[in-house]
Parts: sequence; C-alpha cells; structure tokens
Amino acid sequence: MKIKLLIMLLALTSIIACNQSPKTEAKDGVYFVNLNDGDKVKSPLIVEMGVRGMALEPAGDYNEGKGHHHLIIDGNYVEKGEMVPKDETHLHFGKGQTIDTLKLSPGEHTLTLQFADGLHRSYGKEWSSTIKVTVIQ
Ligand SMILES: [Cu+2]
Repeated sequence: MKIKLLIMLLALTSIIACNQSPKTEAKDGVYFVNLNDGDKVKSPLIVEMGVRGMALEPAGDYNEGKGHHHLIIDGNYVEKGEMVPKDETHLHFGKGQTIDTLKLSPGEHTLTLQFADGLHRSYGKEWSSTIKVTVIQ
C-alpha cells in the first residue's frame, strides 16, 4: 500500500515538473536576426529585424502593442513616448518591413533597433537593441 502511494506521488511530481514553463524562453523585445554584437561585416550589409511580444503593423494609427521597426545608425535609443526622428541616421520601416540593406563606411558602427508605435513614438529602451559592428573592406 505504501509503495503504491509512493509511486503515485512520484508520478504526480513528475507531471508537475513537466508542466513548468521552460526556463530558456526568449524574452520580449527587438533583436537583430542575422547579426551579433561584435560582428565583422561587409558593406552593403543586410539587416534583418525581429520582434517578440509586439505585433508589426504599418504606420498611421496608434494601436496598443503594435508598431514598426526603426534603425538608428551611430546613435542612441529614443526615450519612451518621444518621436523617433526621421533623417539619414534614423530609418523608419513604416510599411512593417523586417529587412533592409545598409551602406556603411569602413570602421566601427553602432546599430540600434528601436520599436515605436504607429505614430512613431518610441516604446523606449526596453524595446531597443544595440550592437556594434565593424565594417571591413
Ligand atoms: Cu516610424
């Protein structure tokens, strides 16, 4: 009788253990799909942009939990709620694109991905990712 109870208890604990969510689950945020910090790259450079925990949509209207990618070259993330500038170092992907080709001069550059809402207002540092790449000839 005692053994049966022990087996049942063991089975129950293993079921509970299996139901726990995996600890390796990826965090929400933006990320470079094809690049890592410190990469040596050639120009023109293909940049693939990914996001977890928010949905991509074309720019135009504000919708909570949705937005589009921005790529900031040799700059910083944009504070939450502030508009992402639009110039040659702040690229907007307002059609919901996830890939672009960049021409960069040789040497070190930082690339910052910044997610922002449909009105181009930044979701802040939590929704940014910065890497350093070195362009070799
Ligand atoms: Cu934008």
